[in-house]
Amino acid sequence: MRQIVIGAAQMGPNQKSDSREVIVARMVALLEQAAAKGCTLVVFPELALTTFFPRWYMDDQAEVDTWFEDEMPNEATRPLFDRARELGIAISIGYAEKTPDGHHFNTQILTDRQAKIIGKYRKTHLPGHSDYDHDRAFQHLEKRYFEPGDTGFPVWRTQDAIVGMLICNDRRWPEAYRVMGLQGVELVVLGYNTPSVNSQMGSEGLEQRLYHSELSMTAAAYQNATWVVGVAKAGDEDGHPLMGGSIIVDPNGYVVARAETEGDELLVHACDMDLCNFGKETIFDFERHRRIEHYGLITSQ
Ligand code: CDT
Repeated sequence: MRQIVIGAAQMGPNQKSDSREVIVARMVALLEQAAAKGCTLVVFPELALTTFFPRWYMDDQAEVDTWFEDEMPNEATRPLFDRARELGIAISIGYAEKTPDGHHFNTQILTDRQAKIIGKYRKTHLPGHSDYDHDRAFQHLEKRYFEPGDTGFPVWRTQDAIVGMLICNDRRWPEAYRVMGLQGVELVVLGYNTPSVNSQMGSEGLEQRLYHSELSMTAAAYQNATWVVGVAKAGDEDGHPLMGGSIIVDPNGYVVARAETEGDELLVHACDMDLCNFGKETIFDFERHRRIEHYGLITSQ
């Protein structure tokens, strides 16, 4: 058995006025809870260190840059990295990344149990729009503030497993999981910030939004014989509701742990990576069964 006890650290809302230090203190508290439950990996949401700032229209790049991190760890996040190292817990965190040469990405990192960053993923599928949209109930300006990620979908070997990352909207795209599936992925960790309300269709209920999120992750888990851990930032953020619905999904597509609140909440499950083996060796043995001669359209347009 190759077991990783995983903590899905759902976070409640981060207000615009919350400092990084206050937010990181909440993350450390979740880490302590995870340590008490024997976790060796804790997954935090997308843009964990700030409010979901793409809901705000900004013109001044200097103001935009205040939401980005120039380095990781940095002064504000060092307490989280230090505590993770002391506790021997690997962490995965989403944040807005500004590179030394001035590029802006929506990024997630993965550390080993010594708090050394071993993997970095930059969000590929950026939803929303670039300019102020008067027809929406609220803005979703990811295309304004971020560039599409340049990493592709790599996987990393850590804790005796093959691990990949996605970020929020990526979780809705089967191709993203499949590219990792083709590299043998056994665990996909991802964070998200999903508004509870559809800015372009106010009649869409929360129930359907939660269903589509879960449907995407459970189907992908089954179809790639992989664990999927999806972690929300939830609750009322700057007066805008974000849905919860964090889940841990096994390689058969079953939800084995589910958040019950829209606040800081830790889900824990002992995930056996060997549960992936049967699917990968039988119905989803890609090398034996895929018919790639018919898949060209997927990458040609
Ligand atoms: N953060 C993020 O990617 N959220 C999107 C909302 C899409 S609505 C523009 C999501 O897919 O959950």
